[in-house]
Amino acid sequence: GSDAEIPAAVDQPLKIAAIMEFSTGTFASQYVSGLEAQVKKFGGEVQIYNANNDLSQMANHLQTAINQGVDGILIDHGRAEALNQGVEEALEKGIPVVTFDNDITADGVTAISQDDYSLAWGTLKQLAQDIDGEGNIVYVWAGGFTPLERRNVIYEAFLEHYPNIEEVARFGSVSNNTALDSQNQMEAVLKKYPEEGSIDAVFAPYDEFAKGVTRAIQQAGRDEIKVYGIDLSDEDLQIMQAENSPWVTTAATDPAEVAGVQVRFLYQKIAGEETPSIYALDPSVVNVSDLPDEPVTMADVGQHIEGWGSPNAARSPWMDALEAKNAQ
Ligand code: SR1
Repeated sequence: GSDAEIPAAVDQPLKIAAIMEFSTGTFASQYVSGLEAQVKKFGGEVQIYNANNDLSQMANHLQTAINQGVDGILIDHGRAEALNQGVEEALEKGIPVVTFDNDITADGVTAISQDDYSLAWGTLKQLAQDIDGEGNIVYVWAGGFTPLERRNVIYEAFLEHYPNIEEVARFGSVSNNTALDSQNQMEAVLKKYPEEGSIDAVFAPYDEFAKGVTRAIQQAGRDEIKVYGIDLSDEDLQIMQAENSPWVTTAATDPAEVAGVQVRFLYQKIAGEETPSIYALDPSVVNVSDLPDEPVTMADVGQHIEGWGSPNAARSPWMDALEAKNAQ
């Protein structure tokens, strides 16, 4: 409760650096808002470094943050091969590090994820049931991103588990315009498969993929093809809730909550508390059919989807007191 004693190490305006691989898309924008909100509640300041999909730039940003002597570092996406050296240096200098969505495994780092395996299985299981275990699907995917690599492990298991589901096309790239690229690539696939019934569903395990694919399907008037996505935002909810939307299912956590958990682990480390090496948030499956007819926003998803959100993860008793103090 708010009577707990605040550790001296966090009872001051801390400087936090957030080293991000990219900041495009509604997932990243909700995540950034979540970081800013939690750090602000704790009375600190967060500087966001966005590498625009350039891993060497990301490593440079990490170095800059270390040189500036920040109090803690958050890393979002990126790959161990590019960042390991910087992470080791940060740890040697006593700067705690908490990562999200990458393959860094250094001792002393806490790595969080959205449990990508559950995310992928949640949406794929729904897909399989909706087509009764048989049909043609399209897969949107790009390698080199840890969450997508993990989702792909499950996709491969899915194809093995459902031998009568066949992948007829695959494409995908992550860029500054992922949704538009996905739309263009899906248009080409639809031209290649013009007959009704030639494609039953699309697995688009990133909302930027799902948005683009959904638009292509709608514009081609092929609403019989259903889209199974991952992630959720206000914009995604609007697209999914539109009449006859092809995008029927998504699996997601709340990106602002992911960020909140990451910040709280970092503050626990700064306070000298034990933190786990790994932590995965629990995702939920969101079917449009579970939502009411009225428009739903991220703020009220929890009223309709059981288990949505995990607001108490990584919460120490003194955090209430620290937040109360900084709210004054
Ligand atoms: C390119 S990686 C995109 C994914 O990162 C986050 O994990 C989001 O869930 C998004 O799907």
